[in-house]
Amino acid sequence: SQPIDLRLPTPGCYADPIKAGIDADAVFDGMTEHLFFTLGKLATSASLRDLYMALSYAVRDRLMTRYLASQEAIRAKPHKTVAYFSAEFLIGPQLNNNLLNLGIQEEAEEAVKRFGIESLNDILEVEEEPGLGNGGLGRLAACYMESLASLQVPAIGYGIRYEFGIFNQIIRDGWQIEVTDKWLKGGWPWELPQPDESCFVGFGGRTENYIDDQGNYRSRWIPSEHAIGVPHDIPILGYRVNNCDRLRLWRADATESFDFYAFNIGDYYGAVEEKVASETISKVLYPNDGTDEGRRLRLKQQHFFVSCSLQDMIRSLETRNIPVEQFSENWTVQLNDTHPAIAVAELMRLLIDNHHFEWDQAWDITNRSVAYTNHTLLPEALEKWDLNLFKSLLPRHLELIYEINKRFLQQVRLRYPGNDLILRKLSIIDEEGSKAVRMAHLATIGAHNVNGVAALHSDLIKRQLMPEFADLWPEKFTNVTNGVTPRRWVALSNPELASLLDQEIGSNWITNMDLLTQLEEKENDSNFLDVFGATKLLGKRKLAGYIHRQTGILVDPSTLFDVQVKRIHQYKRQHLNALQIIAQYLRIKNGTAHSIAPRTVIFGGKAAPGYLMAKLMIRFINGIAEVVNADPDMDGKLRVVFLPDYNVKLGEQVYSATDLSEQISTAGKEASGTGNMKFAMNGALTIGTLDGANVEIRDRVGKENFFLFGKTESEIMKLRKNGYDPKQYIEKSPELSEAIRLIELGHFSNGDNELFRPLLNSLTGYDPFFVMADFDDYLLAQDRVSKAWQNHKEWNRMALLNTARSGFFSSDRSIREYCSSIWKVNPLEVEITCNIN
Ligand code: H2P
Repeated sequence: SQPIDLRLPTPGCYADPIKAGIDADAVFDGMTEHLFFTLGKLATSASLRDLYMALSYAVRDRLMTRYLASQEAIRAKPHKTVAYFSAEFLIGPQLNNNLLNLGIQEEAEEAVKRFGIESLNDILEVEEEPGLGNGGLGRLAACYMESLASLQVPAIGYGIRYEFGIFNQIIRDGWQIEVTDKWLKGGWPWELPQPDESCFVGFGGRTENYIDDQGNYRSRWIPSEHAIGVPHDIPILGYRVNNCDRLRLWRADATESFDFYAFNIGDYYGAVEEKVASETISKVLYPNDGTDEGRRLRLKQQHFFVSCSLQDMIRSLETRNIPVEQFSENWTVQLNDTHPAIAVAELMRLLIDNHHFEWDQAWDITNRSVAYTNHTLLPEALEKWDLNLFKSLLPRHLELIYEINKRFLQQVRLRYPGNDLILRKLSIIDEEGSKAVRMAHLATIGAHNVNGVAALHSDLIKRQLMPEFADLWPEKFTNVTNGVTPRRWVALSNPELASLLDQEIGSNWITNMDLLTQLEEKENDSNFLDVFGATKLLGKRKLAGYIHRQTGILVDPSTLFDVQVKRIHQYKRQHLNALQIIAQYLRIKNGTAHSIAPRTVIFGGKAAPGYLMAKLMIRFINGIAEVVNADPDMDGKLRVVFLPDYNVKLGEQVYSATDLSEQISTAGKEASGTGNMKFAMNGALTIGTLDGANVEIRDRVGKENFFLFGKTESEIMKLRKNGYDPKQYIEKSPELSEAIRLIELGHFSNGDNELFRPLLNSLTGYDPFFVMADFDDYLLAQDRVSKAWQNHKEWNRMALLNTARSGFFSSDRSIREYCSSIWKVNPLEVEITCNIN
């Protein structure tokens, strides 16, 4: 069988050669066919949405060969596969990414023009993105899936197909309003439901011991409810390779959709009750930092997708006649945070109860297969489940966890004889207050590897979060600094920069970001710096247009675009940025703003619906924006924009249009950050603290090309220990005092001096995230920014060096590290041969 050239139609390999063709004619024909047969539309009456659907189906058709060939490759020859378990996959729009990775953007452009459409962009605009994540964690999972496929590593992402993703955000009277995200309402063309591969999952009930036919003493779980998981598969194509991995998301269905008995006796609601209850499991994505409501449902979601996925993985071995004993040679499971940590107990249960393994062998398989990534040190984000809740939902798992814990604590006792304090600290069961199951402990004990997501963070895991675990198993704790995919975050989102790079250094940068260092040669090339600056200006013009359309605010693309986009959270300190704006505003008002750079400060991000302080921060930013933007004194000097509904799609417009990237979290709080990487790649300079991956970004781009400020993690620790008093900092800083006084007077709330009271009380009273302590230094750093902006050539030079030296932050590098040091998997090059049909 001959490998084929995928750029060409492949007659003889397909029942329908048109579906293989990827020239403009074939794409056009594919669209026409789908309009007619799939959508029931004539080209003459097709809407933009119809054309989007038709093009998506036509493109999906063109993925199928690679997708099926990739599955065939694994079936033909066993090969270790990555199973990336994540409660969130924030994959963003799919059409353009698939066009790019297939290499047919131009062909698609030409095809859509034949339908009278001016530009492919008009069609791309229509795409609804699946908001199946809250922020960085879910987006990281998506970047990793793309890199896995591009690096030709066999992988499946396992998660939940939430019917409603992260809410859509609208801003009304300055407040965030949450609107249900109905991303599936018009049909979503990228998924392939596979009902034949559904799985059963149990909940509740009881356990019992029994003696099997061979006289063995066994335990089993008799759940009181069940749900069915129906897989929905999304092809994840690698960049210009045949490998097409899979994202398998589970939808929860009822086992019995309709209770005829209840219906017949007239209980119409009762007849669908179970169906409603089961389907609730995959109904909605839980917001980070949300309230406790629905905790039971959240645990249900976690067990639901983990159980389906593990069953699916075991079944896949069985259908390939691979003994389940060889689970860990064939699968490596990465737990993306603690959300899927129940996998440790569930895999034990499946191996022991269903496949009748002995404990030690089951434990060995589990431990060899599972690895865990920690994404946060924030105590409120480290999951703990109330013991009673856990027991009522997963009684068998709790028994297994007790046994895991018993054996583990035995090890601890040997290591630290007589040290009860350590036993209590390390136990999976938290005995303080009302008892709880600590999922990070379960994951750490069950996994062969625990990694943090940036060097500083991984170090803090060992020093602060889990020192005893790290002492017990030093070799278990590693670091893999996060990364982002250059396909989406440069090639797709910044086509101007991408084509400049193609011209200057050739197009291989897209799979080898280290090549970007060649740009350093251009740092003193005045013409090149102008061209580089001009690409940024193009991005800024586009964003300015978008801002105007969305918010009605006119912004000047020649001003410094100063951007902070991320979840709204106190530790990320959007309020520090907001206070800085007030200080600049006051300087302009007082006539002391001599050398400040004209700025457009742009915010974007969602606050968890139950997180009142974060919602107030949004209101605060909008209050400031209202005053600043209405004041003629600010014209040409200062504009403030809150961009509603920040998501992947909007991110694609923002990173390419940014001059200054705000990465200003309290040192020690942001595990890594990934927005910081996207900005640097796209030639933004960072103003930031020594936190998360900022540290590594600064090391790489050079400290002279980074605006550093703020207390270090150890200084913050010291302050906290010695009794931090924010008031001292306020008293010492005239500009800060004045800013606070203005807020107190209601200057940014139409005279209402109560509105921002909770925010002020927090900042001036306890200030948990050291905003006051860092304010003056931040303002000084902003002055350095303003000064640097005066010299455009110099700014462009620094920006260029950021791009040139950001190659390390490609997710390809991260994935290579996971593959070699944690997963021990190799690529499997997929060849396409003519006999796959
Ligand atoms: C989190 C961390 C980030 C990290 C990301 C991916 C949870 O994302 O806080 O520092 O980069 O995971 O590892 P986020 O805050 O954006 O939701």
